Amino acid sequence: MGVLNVTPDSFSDGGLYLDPDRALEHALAMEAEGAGIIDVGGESTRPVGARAVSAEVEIARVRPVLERLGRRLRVPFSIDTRRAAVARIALDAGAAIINDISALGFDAAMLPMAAAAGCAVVLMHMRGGPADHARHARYRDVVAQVGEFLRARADAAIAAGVRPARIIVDPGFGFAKTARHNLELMGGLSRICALGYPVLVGASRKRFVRTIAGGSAIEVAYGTAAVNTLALAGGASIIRVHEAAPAAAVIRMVVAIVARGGP
Ligand code: PMM
Repeated sequence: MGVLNVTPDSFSDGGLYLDPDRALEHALAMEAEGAGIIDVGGESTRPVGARAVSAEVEIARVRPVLERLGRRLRVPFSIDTRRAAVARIALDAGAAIINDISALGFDAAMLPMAAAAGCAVVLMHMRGGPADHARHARYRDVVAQVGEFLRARADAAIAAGVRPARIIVDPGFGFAKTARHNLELMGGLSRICALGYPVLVGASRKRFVRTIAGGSAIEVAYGTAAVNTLALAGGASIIRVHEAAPAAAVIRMVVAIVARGGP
């Protein structure tokens, strides 16, 4: 899953793709590099100082990009939003997936709309909102509690009419989690996979990677690749990344090794 942030202030790529034609160009480049999904977002969720935007602003940012993707992209695309009004526009433009960092819990209209649309949904674990989730990073057993949350949200989605085969779950790396929590979630990824849904891991360029691997561009890139390699080996089905080419190389390598019975 290649990230296409149409925001002025996202953590690592803010402001780069506000122009819809540049955004399309980047999406097509990621597709050519091997991205199987393009994830379009118009709301920054950076941990410190993310500015809340209205649905109107979010729509104004993403609509021209979504319309271009609907016409030009061959791979499916997702909309990274917590708002049903934004998701509606994306679905109308051809989006196949709603990627909701609030696990369809922020906007009451989201669940019924996703169920009626029959699209796939990414249910991500977070606590609090984009601006204050860091304050909520306290757990008794982070793997168990994230797993319980994801199971409950999946159950709620199914009760609302979302088909189980349409559900993807995501532990929400970096959202209301310290570096230690992120590492524990990596260690316990098989327990998240055991929920029975495809698991998405979004660790690309996140702060815990910078903290541990180092903050230079090459350290962040290799740190991201290391997390993604272990996530795939641990059972993840989708890795959400800013750079499609190295992620595609990681996938090719892991798939080849796992097909031979390793590691
Ligand atoms: N991370 C960000 C935004 N959206 N969606 C999912 N499903 N999982 C994530 O980990 C996730 C997300 C924040 O990262 P960015 O600002 O670099 O896009």
